[in-house]
Amino acid sequence: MYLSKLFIPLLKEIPSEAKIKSHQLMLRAGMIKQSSTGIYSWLPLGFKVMKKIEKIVREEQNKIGAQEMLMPTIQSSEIWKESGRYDDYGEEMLRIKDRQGKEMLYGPTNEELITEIFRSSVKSYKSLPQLLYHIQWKFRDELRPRFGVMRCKEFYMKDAYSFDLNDDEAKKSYNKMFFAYLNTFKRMGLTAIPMEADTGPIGGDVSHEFIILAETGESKIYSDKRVIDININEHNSEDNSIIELRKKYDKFYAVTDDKFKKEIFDKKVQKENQLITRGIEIGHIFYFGDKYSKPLKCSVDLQNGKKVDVKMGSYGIGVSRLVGAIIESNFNNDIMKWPKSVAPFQAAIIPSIKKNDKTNYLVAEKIYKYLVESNIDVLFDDTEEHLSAKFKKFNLIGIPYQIIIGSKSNNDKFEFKEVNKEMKILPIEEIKNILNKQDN
Ligand code: 5CA
Repeated sequence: MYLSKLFIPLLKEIPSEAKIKSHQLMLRAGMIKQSSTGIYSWLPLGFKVMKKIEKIVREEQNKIGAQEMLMPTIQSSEIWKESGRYDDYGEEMLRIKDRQGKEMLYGPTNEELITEIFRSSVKSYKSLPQLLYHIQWKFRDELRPRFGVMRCKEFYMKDAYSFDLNDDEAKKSYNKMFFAYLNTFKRMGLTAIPMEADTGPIGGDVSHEFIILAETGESKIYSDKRVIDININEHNSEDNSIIELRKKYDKFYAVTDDKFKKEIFDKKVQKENQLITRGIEIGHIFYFGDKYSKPLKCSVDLQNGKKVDVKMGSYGIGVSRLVGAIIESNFNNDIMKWPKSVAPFQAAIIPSIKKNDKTNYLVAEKIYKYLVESNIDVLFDDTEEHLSAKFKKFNLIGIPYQIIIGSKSNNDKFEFKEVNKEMKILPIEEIKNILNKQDN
């Protein structure tokens, strides 16, 4: 992509309404544009990052055998009345009437709808277990939308739902997700800590929030700091290995505000290991048994002829929130560097272009074409801005690698720099090989 053609409305000033660095960066780098309070349009740069995040989420869900589907954003009120949540959800639910006066709503989550789909087609224990998910927009009429994409009204979520015959099987599904979440966030360069949490309007009595540490996070957390050192790479997706991983986490105290009990914290965690800070909730998993299957009459026939309400869990990841969360943990000293796996472009070509001298431009364009042919997604700064102005822009755009065509490059060697690391002078072949090796 040529930078002159990219739709990227950069802002010079820090917008006053943006209070945290991710919101500031997303507005300044032209990633999003507010359309009304808590509702955003995703512009090309922001959209590209979100799609890369979505792809990782999808791959890790598929790896544990979850099946992707797609449910609508608009739901009928009837199933919510059946579950009893139509009234409970209160003003956070956006209620709509269609032209026949039928009560509809913009889904804040999908427990009811997936249960309804399941009950109408699954009758026998033989069809279980099942693990289904979709990635879809949600709407919650938040009282105080803030921090840009972190807490907004319309947001993009991956929500998965598990269906099992009994508690033991359901626990396996829960643990599989637990494992998938840790891997998903790791691939985005994040260390997420699973923390025991309150279940809120989703319900049930077992739940973990996946939290990354950040001063600006909305969740207050209390933890044994040794939990951060658990190495998930020592575990694979086999049941026993996952159980061992769960045990490692369960050994350490890690809870959110609403589960915090000072006496237990002080008893279980030595002073020097106590971590009291804030974090961002990027995912949340729940086990709620028959909370929805019972009122919605979602049961299956057992082998002995009896009927049983299926045992369910639900598992959410804030895909759009993750864009902000990744910025919070990677934007430092006014320099953004996206983890390679979610970067909007793999590399930037930044030539120093003088008004009446096309030499560097032509060299840069040749490199650009060569890298594009090698399937590398590069952004070519073909503008005539001064190099220092270009670098300022790239500090915002956050592309992890830069190829600079200026005084230090000669015929076939160029300045190649990974952001925040040392500059190297390398032949283009070597640059291509480094870029090709990146996780994408
Ligand atoms: N049905 C369950 C799991 S599928 C559910 O809705 N869980 S949730 O309410 O915890 O949301 C899942 C994830 O969506 C959260 O962990 C968070 O990352 C994201 N999320 C929730 N509310 C918002 C919001 N207002 N703005 C942006 N992201 C949000």
